[in-house]
Amino acid sequence: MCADDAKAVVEMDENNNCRFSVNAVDVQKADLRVDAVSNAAVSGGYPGSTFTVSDTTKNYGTVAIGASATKYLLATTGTAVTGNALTGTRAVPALAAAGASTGDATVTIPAAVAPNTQAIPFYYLVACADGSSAIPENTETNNCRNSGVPNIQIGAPDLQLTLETEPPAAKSPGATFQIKETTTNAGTLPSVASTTRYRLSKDQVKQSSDPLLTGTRLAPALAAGIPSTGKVTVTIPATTVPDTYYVIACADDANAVKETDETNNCDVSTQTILVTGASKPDLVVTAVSDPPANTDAGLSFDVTTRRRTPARSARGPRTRATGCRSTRPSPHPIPSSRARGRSRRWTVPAIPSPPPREPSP
Ligand SMILES: [Ca+2]
Ligand SMILES: [Ca+2]
Ligand SMILES: [Ca+2]
Ligand SMILES: [Ca+2]
Repeated sequence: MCADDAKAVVEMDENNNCRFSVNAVDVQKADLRVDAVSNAAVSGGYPGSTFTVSDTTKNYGTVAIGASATKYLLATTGTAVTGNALTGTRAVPALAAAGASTGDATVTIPAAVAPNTQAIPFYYLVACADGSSAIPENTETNNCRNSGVPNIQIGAPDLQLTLETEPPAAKSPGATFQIKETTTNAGTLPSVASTTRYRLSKDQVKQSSDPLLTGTRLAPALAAGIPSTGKVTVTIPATTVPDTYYVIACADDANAVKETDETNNCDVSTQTILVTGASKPDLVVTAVSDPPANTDAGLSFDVTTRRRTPARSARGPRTRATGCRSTRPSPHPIPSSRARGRSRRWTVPAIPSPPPREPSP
């Protein structure tokens, strides 16, 4: 106890104002610490995403302590006990001396946390007892523990694609053409290999009903910021409905790679491709020789015909010509396999004799 402890009175001797008791008073306090901490692994975390953490908070003091809250942080090393605070705490009940509490909490990644980089590919979880420093303790510097497990990854690759070529003006179903494009990982973390697919679209907007072109490109694994340019020959499916289409190319089209932005993976051609109808044969008799001016039934003469057809590649499936007829003396189908610019011997059929005329009355 000290007289005039604030030194308001000027005294002859300022050094004899205090006296100590004979016996000491033991003022006890609690001492909270985190005994254990762990968490669910996080891959591709983003601001607002959540994960589960677990910890054991123990009272190492010799007296009971009231309820507290354990908070959680993201640390950049396995030894740090400071870092970016996660949103969310765990309520720890009042603990008797040497009492402990184990439980889970759901925490949210705040916007302030920077995505991981290749230099710092993972964060560690840190749990701190009495995270708001609301409870006096014997020792306030031993409250936090690092999980020691680097398994929290915030951020992800971000695949983006740019078409380098325009489609041809027109092609028919079954035809091929080449597409050149560049796929870039614009994200903060490396990407595994991904598959690019190509479609025809009437409206520049990717829809599941847009016909897929046959042919894909396997873009390689890409470090952050690295592009990959490639060419692929695609085939227009035979079932494509003739129309005017844009070409849409989409990186990771089946969405096998988790990205920070899944909505920027496609690029659309500026020009369109006209998918024409499948070509059909066009049979035309271009010449036919005249028969002899007079002939008797049962006699034969040669008929020469020619027909015009498109090139085999444009004709589509092989068909047989039908319904082409000579004009006289009686209709006969011309076998297609023999009609192309060939002569064929025709026989004039017997013409029935007219019935005998009735005698005039
Ligand atoms: Ca403590
Ligand atoms: Ca405290
Ligand atoms: Ca993307
Ligand atoms: Ca994806």
